Amino acid sequence: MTLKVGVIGTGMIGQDHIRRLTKVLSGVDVVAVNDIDVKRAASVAPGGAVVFETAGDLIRSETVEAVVICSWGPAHEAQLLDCIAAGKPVFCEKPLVTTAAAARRVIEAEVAFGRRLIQVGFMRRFDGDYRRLKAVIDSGSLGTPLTYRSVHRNASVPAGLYTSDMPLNDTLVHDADISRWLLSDEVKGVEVRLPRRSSRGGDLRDPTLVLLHLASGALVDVEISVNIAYGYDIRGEVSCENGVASLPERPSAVIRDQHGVRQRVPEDWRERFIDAYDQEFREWIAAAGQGTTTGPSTWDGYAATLVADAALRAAETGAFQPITMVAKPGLYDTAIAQAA
Ligand code: NAD
Ligand code: ISE
Repeated sequence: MTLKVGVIGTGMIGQDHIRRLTKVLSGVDVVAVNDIDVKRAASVAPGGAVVFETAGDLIRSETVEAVVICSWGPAHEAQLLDCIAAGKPVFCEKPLVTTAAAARRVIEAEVAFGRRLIQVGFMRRFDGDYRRLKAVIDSGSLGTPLTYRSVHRNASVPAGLYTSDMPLNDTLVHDADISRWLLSDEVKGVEVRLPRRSSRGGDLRDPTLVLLHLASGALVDVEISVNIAYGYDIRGEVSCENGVASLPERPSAVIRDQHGVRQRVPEDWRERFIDAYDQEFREWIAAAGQGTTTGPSTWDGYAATLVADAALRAAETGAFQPITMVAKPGLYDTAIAQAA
């Protein structure tokens, strides 16, 4: 059985996902594409794929069995609601949406539909290094986790397209989600500190330091730097009662020359998480073929959106911002406990 997929949003990650869906993975075919930039969609459409003028037409097309959303965050809500109305499984790049109210509307629609249709693109949960780190924490061999440090550095971000709210509502959402998942915990409040700005980021608040207060009392400190120049550097270290566990250095040749001893740092997220993106789609394709989804859920997207909202308020006010979640619908009961 080949899953017939339509891709909405054919920018950087849309093109990378089209590559993996057409050249890397099996059991899937890209039969349709859409972008508000129709010329761009047409220029990257794989052979035989139909270019749709609107996302809604693609979603409702009878030839499309499942949808991949790679448009900008603010466009996700309407596209997700159309997918639910059409009863089609959907992989939605993070962030799920960009406001808590929008996340609640998507939850209500999915719950009313009665079965999970949405997998959110929190690809770190599918990364081998993060999975091994979680296995150590879950084994209990190091005792209770007390703090987690999450370092999230981008070499650069697209000028003009990456706006001043995005370190918190586009980038931080990965750290919020992976912290909840690794520590099987929930974020109850957020503090933000804005140090001296990097001159490389123009008007952007960069870097940003975020402190996540978890329900258990554990604390997570996050460094978001989006113009750090030297590469894409993602780090994580958990301190527990009896020891510490960290993500490893990336496998890479060790070079010795006139500049010293060094290893390559990944250029961007495409390079660092290439295997994780492949794996998240393998699991999505398997579930979507059965008309449902597994993996990071709408509830997880909602939780990360609440953290982003609270962090934006904390950045404005300088004060601790509490987070209150609505009651979790039964549809999402296994969302944190399951493997991914
Ligand atoms: P991009 O700007 O390169 O591409 C986005 C594309 O979406 C553009 O071609 C734009 O024209 C199109 N678009 C915008 N609104 C649309 C709409 N309403 N309908 C159809 N097309 C629309 O951005 P990107 O870097 O590819 O990011 C896209 C999404 O993927 C964002 O949500 C981003 O946060 C996410 N992303 C995730 C990761 C990850 O590591 N998981 C990495 C990069 C981007
Ligand atoms: C981008 O959208 C991603 O999701 C990357 O993983 C993240 O590192 C980057 O900061 C975001 O802009």
